[in-house]
Amino acid sequence: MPTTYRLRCCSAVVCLLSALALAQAPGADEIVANQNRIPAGKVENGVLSVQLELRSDAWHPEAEDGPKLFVQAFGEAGRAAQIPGPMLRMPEGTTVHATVANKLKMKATVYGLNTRPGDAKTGVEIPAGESREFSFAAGAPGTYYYWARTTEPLSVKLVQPLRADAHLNGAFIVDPAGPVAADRVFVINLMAVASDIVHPSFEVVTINGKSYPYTEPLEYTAGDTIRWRVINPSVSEHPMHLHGAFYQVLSQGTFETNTAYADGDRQSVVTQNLQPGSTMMMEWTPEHAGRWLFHCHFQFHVSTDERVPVFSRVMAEQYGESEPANGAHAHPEAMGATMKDMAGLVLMINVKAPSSVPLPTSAATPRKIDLVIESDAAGGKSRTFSCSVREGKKIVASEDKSVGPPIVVTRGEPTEITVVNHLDVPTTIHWHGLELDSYYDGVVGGGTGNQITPAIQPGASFVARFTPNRAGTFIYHSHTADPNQLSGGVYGGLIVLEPGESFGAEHDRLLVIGTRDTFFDAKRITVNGSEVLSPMLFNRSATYRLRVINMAPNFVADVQLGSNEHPGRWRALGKDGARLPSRLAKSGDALLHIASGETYDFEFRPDTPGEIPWQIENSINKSKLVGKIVVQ
Ligand SMILES: [Cu+2]
Repeated sequence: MPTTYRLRCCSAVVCLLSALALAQAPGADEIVANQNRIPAGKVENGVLSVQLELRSDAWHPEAEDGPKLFVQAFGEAGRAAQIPGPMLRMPEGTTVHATVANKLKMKATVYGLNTRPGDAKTGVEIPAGESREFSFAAGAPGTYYYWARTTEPLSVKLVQPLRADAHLNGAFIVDPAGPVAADRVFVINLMAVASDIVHPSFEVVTINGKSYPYTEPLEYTAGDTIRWRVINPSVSEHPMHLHGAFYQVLSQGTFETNTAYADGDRQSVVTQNLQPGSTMMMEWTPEHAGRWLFHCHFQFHVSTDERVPVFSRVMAEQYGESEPANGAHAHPEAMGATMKDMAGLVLMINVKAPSSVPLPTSAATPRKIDLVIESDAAGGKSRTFSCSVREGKKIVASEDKSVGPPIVVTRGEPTEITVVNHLDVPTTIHWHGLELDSYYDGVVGGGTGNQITPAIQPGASFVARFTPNRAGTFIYHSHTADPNQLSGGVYGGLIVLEPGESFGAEHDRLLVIGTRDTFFDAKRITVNGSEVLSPMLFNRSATYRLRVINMAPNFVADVQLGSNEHPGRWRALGKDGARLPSRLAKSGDALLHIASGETYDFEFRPDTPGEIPWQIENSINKSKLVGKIVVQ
């Protein structure tokens, strides 16, 4: 007998129920996760006919026999409702005939059942129990979505549904006429459940209707060309980070518009910050076999830590659920490799080696570096860790302990970094942006065959080997679920230089943004580990490379050089360690919106002596660090 608890029901539309997990098949009418493989409806003589319904039902965002929520979802008539909603996919030139029946007990407003590009503001209201017909030409090729809302926006700015209607959306894809390369479609969703007297607030975050480790494990072979369309109808930004390879952004859009980039105009990134309501098409080729990840870089969307209110952890704590997400209900395929210290917005990618594998061997003697991680004696709530970098007799540590010193390596040079763990907890270091072997990538459970990446236990060490293949600004950082390590300083800049180049104050400035707060509402912003910005000194008419990194795990930062009236100027050079296409490699006002897990390089050439202000702001809660630039 499933025992059901009523968590909260503070309004007609926010109602949430939880059931203790028992080994039971999902009910016949329950909402199913939609992998977006099969288009809805039927295309005949250039017309797509589809019957959609708006319903409310039970949904299992984790295991099929795990906890469930009651939410609203789109479905096709006669079939189970789906999260995300049924995929509308058709070739260019198609006419769409859609009916939408509202089976909910409240009115709904439907958006996006119209020709693309379209008018973002026009929704069609459907009273409870009624239906409406939509007939329109699909329009321009691209990656879009349709959506509906049944609640009022919480604020004028908040246009995306957030509560019971958070999952009322589905992919809307218009393929160009003619042959089309195979792709996959992933829809990111986020539902926020507000706190009440008894229960803390929490979020449910999913990709194609499932939360990791229950997301679909993906299987590819090294050398494959992989195309994904990623849709973010949710209310949050999500900096989506790919491990071990760069990806090209082929197009970007919203639910109504789409911009495709020609070959030379495409940006290569390892992290693309998907704005609320935005879409992208990406393409990448895994060069290395192993287990890789594609995940949001906000820690609170991927962490299993107890401070992060992940769905089943809330269930586990409040309602006596026996195991959290990474325990007994583990997805057998996904969990085989024990990549289990993450939850939420994560896709695991298994890449097989092609049948003939020429193993690269390097005869050159590697450059050897030690990264030693130590904690302060105090311990306690806001812990500080210190990383030092040792090479031969040289030891480099940061002045401020809550960040690691930059590690500077050279493109093309085989490098061996021994990570020495002097903490009292396990750690692991991820070489963010480097195209290396999966075993060295710093994710516990990564690797190939029997060579599985371990957590580095207290007192143990791990040797990471790689040969950087592009020069630029990268990051090393802890990849454990422990939020103390990122706020405490187990991260730093990883600078790859061209052979013969040097890294120094006369032409480089490294600005690593972080925070001392482990929680979502980060107020204590740091730059290079310090909560105080000391004046940045520049020589007039010298040219500098500003390397900006955001490793704060919980916010997108707005960086500004100069004032609103007199903005500074800089020239964009690179992003995530890759060169920018010419459409983006431009001079402009020194303003930057940089998400967690992104790096940007700018050329800065001050030509007038004097002082100019600069600042870093947490774009979510508006906390700020203000400093000045002194040009001599
Ligand atoms: Cu996210």
